[in-house]
Amino acid sequence: MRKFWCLFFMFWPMLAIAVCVVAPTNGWWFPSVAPWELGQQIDDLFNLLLIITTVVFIGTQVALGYVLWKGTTVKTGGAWFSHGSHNLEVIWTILPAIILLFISLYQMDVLARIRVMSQFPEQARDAPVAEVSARQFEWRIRYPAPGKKLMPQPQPTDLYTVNDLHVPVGKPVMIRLRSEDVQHSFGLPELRLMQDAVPGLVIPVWFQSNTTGKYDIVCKELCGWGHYKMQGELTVELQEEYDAYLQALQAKMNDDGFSAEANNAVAQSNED
Ligand SMILES: [Cu+2]
Repeated sequence: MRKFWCLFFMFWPMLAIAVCVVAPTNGWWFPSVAPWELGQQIDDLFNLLLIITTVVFIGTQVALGYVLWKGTTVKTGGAWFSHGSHNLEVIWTILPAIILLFISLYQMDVLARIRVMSQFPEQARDAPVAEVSARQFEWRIRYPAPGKKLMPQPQPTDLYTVNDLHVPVGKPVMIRLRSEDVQHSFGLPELRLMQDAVPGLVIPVWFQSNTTGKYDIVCKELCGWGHYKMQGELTVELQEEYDAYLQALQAKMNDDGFSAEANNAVAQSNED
């Protein structure tokens, strides 16, 4: 019976490792290759952490398995109690500290590029494309009118939309991220990007996509009952399509409900 329990408890970590080995080849891993260099560097950091934790996991599970198996062969006598080992405790305090220090130094460059505004590409920093305001349970988006710059304060000519963010392809773009109520988190899983939206703060966020397409915008902070449906869409398109989108949005916002044809018809009937 002891052997059964030993094998039973060893089965689960082995299953976990087996799933992790087959997952990447079955598409149970990241959504797709990140469409920008920084996203790929974030994946590299993730993989580094995965390697470190896998080594630690396998090491501890092998040690656990060894102790369990050894226990199955003990015929007589009770368990052996230890009051601890000073040397062992020093080792397993210093070793993780060194590993954590290494990780924190190693990731600093990528973190700075993504978080520190002075390291943002100048092109993105100088001309934010939109202000994204999170609120329960949607993403409100404010664009500057075509040919204008996004101002910190809303302007009468600004264009508004909900859950529909458009950006040009192949260019670093910056948004100003805000929250109108509680804490949310602006997440672009395909781009490996995540930034909390904090009430009272305007947080600059930059990213770039080198491929056109539509990507999910998701809220990554539990923000209320409707958190699950707080989804938007990021459309990455050619510069001409992006310009046309803003022109169309402007035309739509300036439409007073009467189309040119309807106005002509009214004028015609007045003449009759
Ligand atoms: Cu939210």
